[in-house]
Amino acid sequence: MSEKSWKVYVNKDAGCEEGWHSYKNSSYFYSTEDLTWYDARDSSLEMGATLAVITDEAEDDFVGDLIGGSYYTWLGATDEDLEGSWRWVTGAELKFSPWFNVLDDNTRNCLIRRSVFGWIHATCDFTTSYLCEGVNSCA
Ligand SMILES: [Ca+2]
Repeated sequence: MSEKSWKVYVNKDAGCEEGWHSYKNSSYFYSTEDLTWYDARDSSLEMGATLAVITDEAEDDFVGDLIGGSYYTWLGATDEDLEGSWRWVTGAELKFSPWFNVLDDNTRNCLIRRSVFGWIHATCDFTTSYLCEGVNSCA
């Protein structure tokens, strides 16, 4: 898949509903429902959004404040297509990626953001909370 703006994947009407939070040109929805990475990805799509794509430290800091003390949260990146080649759900490479562990192998193919100590490579069938990102059309 070629690299595109994630905005082509999302419904521009998503993000105004209760529970969504604006930051710059995006809106974010944090779900405490425990899902696998695949189900979290699909749930985000059903809401007209994607799993969150975090592109810099400022955005990661915003997300940290938003989700608070939740320990594990799915973000929208995987290396399932090619081991070690991490891509966002948009097809973009990870430019900002504060990995905590280096335990990346072919059983740990999905990205979890931890509330402390950085991101980890996780088994995609693990179930935990997740963060969606959509276009903010409400500001
Ligand atoms: Ca992997």
